[in-house]
Amino acid sequence: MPAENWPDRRSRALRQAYASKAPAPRRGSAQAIVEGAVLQVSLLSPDSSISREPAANFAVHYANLHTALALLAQPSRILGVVGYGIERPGVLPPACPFVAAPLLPAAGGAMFEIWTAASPCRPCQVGPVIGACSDDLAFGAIKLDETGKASLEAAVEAAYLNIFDFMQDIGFQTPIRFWNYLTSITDHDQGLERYRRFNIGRHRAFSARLRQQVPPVASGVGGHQGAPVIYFLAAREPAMTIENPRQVSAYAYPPIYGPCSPSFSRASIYARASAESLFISGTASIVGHETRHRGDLPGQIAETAANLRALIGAAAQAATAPLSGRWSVKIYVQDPGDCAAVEPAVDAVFGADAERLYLRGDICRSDLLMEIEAFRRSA
Ligand code: 3EB
Repeated sequence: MPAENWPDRRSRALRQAYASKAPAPRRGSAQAIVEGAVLQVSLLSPDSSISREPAANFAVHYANLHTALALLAQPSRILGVVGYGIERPGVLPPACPFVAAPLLPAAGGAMFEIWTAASPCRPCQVGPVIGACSDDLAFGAIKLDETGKASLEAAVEAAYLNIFDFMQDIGFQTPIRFWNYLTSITDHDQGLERYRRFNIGRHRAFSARLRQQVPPVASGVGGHQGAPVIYFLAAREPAMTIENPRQVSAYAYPPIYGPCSPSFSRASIYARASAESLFISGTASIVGHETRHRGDLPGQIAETAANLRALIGAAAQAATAPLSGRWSVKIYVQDPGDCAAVEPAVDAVFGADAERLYLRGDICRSDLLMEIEAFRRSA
């Protein structure tokens, strides 16, 4: 699509135009496909290629240093590793992509987020972007350089342009998930908040290079140590994006939140062969476009849970089959003491078996106390 078609956020007409272009919910076919899948499993599972083919062609694991060692024993299956509260560990094979996030675990020692693939991974580097790719997914990461005189928006635009170069060079042209970990995210820098400057840089790069109708799923959070980092997953085909019926699309936020609205979708389903994945963006206590329950942690938790349930409901209608894999959930809290209060909501929305990673982070609006993102695979 030509860059000019990039939805210029503010206009309701454009949002509606996008809505009409979005794939229609496949409610009718879902049942048939579900039944088809059941039939396939019952007829073929004992000896078929289906049972030999791993259902999950990629996965994420949240691990401490001890549990990470077992995963790192199979380095050829690692797409990328993100460290929280730790620099690159010596045990990590040199070919494994690693990036240190500026966020710390909310409690306890260092943690790792490890993206693995079922097929062998090939490390790749294009300019300052490091990563790896498997048959169907790429991981990449870049550290932002803020040492020079350039503005944050210029550094962010340059980083995203490097990311687009990386994706183009390795043949995984479609970003499906971004994590934007800034520093001092709500600080003001010469009259404009850093998060708003970040949005300007991201918007410029997306306007120039993103070849999708709407931006992918993302999280945008501020940490307290080290350099800002952007890491991402990319594929050969786009994910189907999903918006939250309770919220204005972030890319259509009104200008009171900054000169460029945030370029991300609320959720997406990425389908590949028979497997589907659901990505949920960082989700907070926002209804419409407004923060709800200022200064009220239980209120924000309940509103965030309602937003997550609405997204999961919208995704269930868009998926071809129920997603039944274990949830992986990342919880960002401004105050590490708030984790215990959030835990029951995580259990209630995602189930007691959900894998979770609690991080201390500043949400991009200073009145938001917490934010939750999630990921789930089929089967
Ligand atoms: C929000 O809903 C909360 O700028 O990439 C959530 C997820 C948020 C992603 C981003 C920001 C971003 O607006 C903030």
